Amino acid sequence: LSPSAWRAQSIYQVLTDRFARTDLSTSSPCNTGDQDYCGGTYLGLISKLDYIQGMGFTAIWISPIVKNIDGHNAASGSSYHGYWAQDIYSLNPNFGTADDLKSLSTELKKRGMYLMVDVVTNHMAYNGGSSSVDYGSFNPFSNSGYFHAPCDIDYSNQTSIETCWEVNGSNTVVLPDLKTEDSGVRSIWNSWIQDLITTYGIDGLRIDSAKHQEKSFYPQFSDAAGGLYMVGEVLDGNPSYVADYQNYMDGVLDYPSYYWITAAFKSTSGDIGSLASGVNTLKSVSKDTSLLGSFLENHDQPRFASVTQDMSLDKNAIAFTMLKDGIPIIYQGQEQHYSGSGTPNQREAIWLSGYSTASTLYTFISTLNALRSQAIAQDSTYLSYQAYPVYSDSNTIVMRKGYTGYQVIGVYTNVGSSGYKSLTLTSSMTGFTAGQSLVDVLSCTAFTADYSGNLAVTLSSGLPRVFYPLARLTGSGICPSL
Ligand code: ABC
Ligand code: CA
Repeated sequence: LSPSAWRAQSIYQVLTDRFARTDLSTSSPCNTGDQDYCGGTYLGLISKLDYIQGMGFTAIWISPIVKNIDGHNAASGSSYHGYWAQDIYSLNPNFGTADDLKSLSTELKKRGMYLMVDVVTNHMAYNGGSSSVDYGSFNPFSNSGYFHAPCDIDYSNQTSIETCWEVNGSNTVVLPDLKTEDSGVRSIWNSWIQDLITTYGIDGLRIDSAKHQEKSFYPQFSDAAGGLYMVGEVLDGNPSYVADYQNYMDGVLDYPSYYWITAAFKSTSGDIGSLASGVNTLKSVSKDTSLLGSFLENHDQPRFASVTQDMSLDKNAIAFTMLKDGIPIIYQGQEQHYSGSGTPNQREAIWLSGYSTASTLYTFISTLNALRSQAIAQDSTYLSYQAYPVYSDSNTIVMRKGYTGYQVIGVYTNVGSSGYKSLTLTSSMTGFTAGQSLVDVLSCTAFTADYSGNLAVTLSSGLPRVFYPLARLTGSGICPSL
């Protein structure tokens, strides 16, 4: 699927081992601290697609699919996350067979949904120290000539980031770093990705460890992949550093905004100012903000609910993330308000939630996906309109996205669930007109702009409000009673 078609999607991130088991158990234990396989499979995932689609997602991103190293390392655990490749021409048997994966792809297509697969081209993995690697265990890349010599990454030096080993040591699983700059290595990866995409009907790629490969790797890889959408993981908070990757691949995960959003809504004294200026900075340095991947959580970072348990703050952070420029990505378990902290605690098994579709955040996320789809359907230019802060103060930020008549106005605050805020949204901020009928889609409350187009708003219990013209809601199923 092309980048321009991916823009309009909404992605649910699945950690395959932790989403659903073939037996559909909702009680099978999964102790994240063990860092071991818990039994999630493609067949389990197929059985639970209604749960994902029911929240309004149109695509899933799954864990890396290739065969990983076996065994359990005392410090680093086992390969349940999928990032420790050993044989790129076989599948990870823990997740199912090739037919199972093809069935997943077919089932998604039937539903009009898309499949994004995580791929790791930067390194392979070995259970042992960097000096004891048995290169013969890899398929292909079966001798040391395919790899850079071991060295520790110096994160202040880009050459070191690209050529040293992401994990280096003696008691951990090491990640031997491939010479991705060599034409031999590149041609292996290029034909591999072409086959993989056609064999499994893949629609998009998430490129792991993207900052650890030279940028010139990506244009050829992208061509080999037939130009389908790729989003790179450049784990860095610096907007210019991250944005530059868009000159080499379609999209990048929006780590800069992740940091700003978290800092803004993590507490009642969070930093709204940096979020407001950050949005403007990112806009000015990005090639195309609509192709960024917007997220608040993933499998590497502490969950938002481990930072604060305040549901209102969480709702503000989620709504801001899903309605900003970029493709929204929700990490499995966010909808159940899971609260795991850093790795490996944020990789909880979703089946233990019982897959409730009535949870507060399940319905909240559904509403946001529905609104975003409606805004896209109503106005074909909605996605290319770059959202910007029309107002901010120390605990509030108001965002506008969309041209007049079709605009979504989000009002977000970090006053928290015991807080209260009132403000007037002037017509010059919002573009609303005299007497215009508006709906806060999060509470299904009707509002009318005054004779000047201004709107007086209160945010009680620290909840966000998202305004959209009533006239544009028709047929959406959102707030049907209005
Ligand atoms: C396991 C254990 C860990 C243990 C480790 C040795 O082994 O779980 O507890 O410490 C996979 C697994 C992990 C596993 C690793 C290593 O492999 O999922 O559980 O850790 O064996 C991607 C994936 C990730 C995956 C890999 C490896 C890469 O999303 O799941 O991990 O294939 C770096 C990489 C990034 C990578 C991430 C985990 O590590 O760049 O690609 N993610 C700074 C650096 C970043 C760096 C980050 C690590 O630290 O700049 O490059 O990410 O914590 C901001 C700055 C940032 C800064 C952050 C911390 O602060 O702007 O630059 O990031 O303000
Ligand atoms: Ca590298």
